[in-house]
Amino acid sequence: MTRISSSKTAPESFDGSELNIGIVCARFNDHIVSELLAGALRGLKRCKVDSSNIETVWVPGAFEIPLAAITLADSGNFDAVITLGAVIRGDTAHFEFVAGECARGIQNAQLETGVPVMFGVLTVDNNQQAVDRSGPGIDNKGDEAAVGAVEMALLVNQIKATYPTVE
Ligand code: INI
Repeated sequence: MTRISSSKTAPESFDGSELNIGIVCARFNDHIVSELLAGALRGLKRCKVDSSNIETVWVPGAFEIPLAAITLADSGNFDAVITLGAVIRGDTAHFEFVAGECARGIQNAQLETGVPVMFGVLTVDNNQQAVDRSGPGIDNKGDEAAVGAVEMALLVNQIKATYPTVE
């Protein structure tokens, strides 16, 4: 019995034309995050997401991402949320706290709301590693997170429609 269409091999793009997507960007290291955002918008465009269906919000740093993400996810207006940030070890002694709490909060946001929340937050040792992961190609982590958001939104929506929760 297979009622849900998903694939072991991810296609290059998905049809996200009916989806509403929220994006949370951390301003800290914004020279990197702006490139992740550009990558995410390229990925969403490739997946046919209408630019008028994308809401982008900025927060001070990665530590603040989870609250904004869960607030967007909980609003009922978005099929998925993409989070973008750059936590660079060289810049901070509290790297582990910022990166760890950010990751934990983002996972909580999707598990508590049932809305996919993608982890497009770089946690790297130095600026060069962040630059390498935020370039113009499809290996840009914002682009990857965007395509993943569309895939997860389509999958979760399909599962909910196929197997509605029994009250
Ligand atoms: N926030 C980041 O997004 N990346 C970092 O590398 C970073 N460093 O280096 O400290 C960072 N710190 C700020 C943090 O996210 C909060 O905004 C701040 O602590 C206020 O709560």
